[in-house]
Amino acid sequence: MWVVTLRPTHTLQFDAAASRRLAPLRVEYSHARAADVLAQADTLAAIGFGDATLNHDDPRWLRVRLQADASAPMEIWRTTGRVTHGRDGEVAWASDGNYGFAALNVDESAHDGIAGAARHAYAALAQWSRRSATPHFLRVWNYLDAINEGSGDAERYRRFCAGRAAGMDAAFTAAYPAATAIGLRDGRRVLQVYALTARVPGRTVENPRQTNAWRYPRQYGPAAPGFARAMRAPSVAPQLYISGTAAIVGHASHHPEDLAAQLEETLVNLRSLLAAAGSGTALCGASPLKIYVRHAQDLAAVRDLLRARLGEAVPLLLLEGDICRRELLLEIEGIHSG
Ligand code: 3EB
Repeated sequence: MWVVTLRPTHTLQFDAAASRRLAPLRVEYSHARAADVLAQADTLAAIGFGDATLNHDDPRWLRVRLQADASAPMEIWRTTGRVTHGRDGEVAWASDGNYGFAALNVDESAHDGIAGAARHAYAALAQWSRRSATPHFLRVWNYLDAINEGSGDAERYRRFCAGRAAGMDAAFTAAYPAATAIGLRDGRRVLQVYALTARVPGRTVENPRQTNAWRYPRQYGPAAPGFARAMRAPSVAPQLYISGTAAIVGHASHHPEDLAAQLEETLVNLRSLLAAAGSGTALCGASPLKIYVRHAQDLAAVRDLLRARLGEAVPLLLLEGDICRRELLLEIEGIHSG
């Protein structure tokens, strides 16, 4: 009998690919002082939530006006390299050469409404990315006022989707980033978009339990939402950026009016997504989750249910915000390392 020993002739090629991989971004929820965090050279971005948050004149600082209890932590992104930052037109940016942070606020009134503002925001981000060392979009967050206002195709979320689709060019459509789109309630009509980008592309992951969002049927609006269910980072250790995930199976919302059942369905979706990504581990201390809850009076119940299901180790950041379909009561996003 012949025994064939396979020689690792592909080693060189594999090493070349590995050298294109990045150290994982470090993401944490923290109650530190924003000024102290911004003084640190490895801070790529710091995001504060709620009215209690102060303004800082630093391109790495972002204030998201979602209602949060006064003790809501801020989210901090840290890199391993030295971070530079600046402003390029409307886009505030930071980069260490491997990862990029880019953010802008667009006044709807200057762009004939939410669709024009979305189109403008995405065109500006695409333009910025082409001049950047980190042109590949991994993850995008979108916050807009009164997301459920208007009916049918006139609903503001649907008009946002149409404008986003019009503003997205190959910088986004080659591989849709993971995303979140959540409603503010501040009446300011300023679209807020921020993104995490990278020097090398990630890999999109879709959820076998859910229709790919970019293939949603016409009944959900004239332009399907351009996002992937998750994005695997191009990192040496596995890291998965999980899009806002809700109680949607196929393309239909499930369990209207039932908070606990929506939460369970969402957790099933998250597990399905982790499995599809080939992630070996469950949600854990290295999986900070952000939870958007439609009704303030549900916040405590959602926190208790999640603690009961996931344990004490998983970092949770709960925010009050509107989900893009009226019947949905909560949505969960996260970053999973492992
Ligand atoms: C969904 O699964 C819920 O339009 O960017 C989740 C994540 C949702 C991102 C977006 C929308 C978006 O369709 C809504």
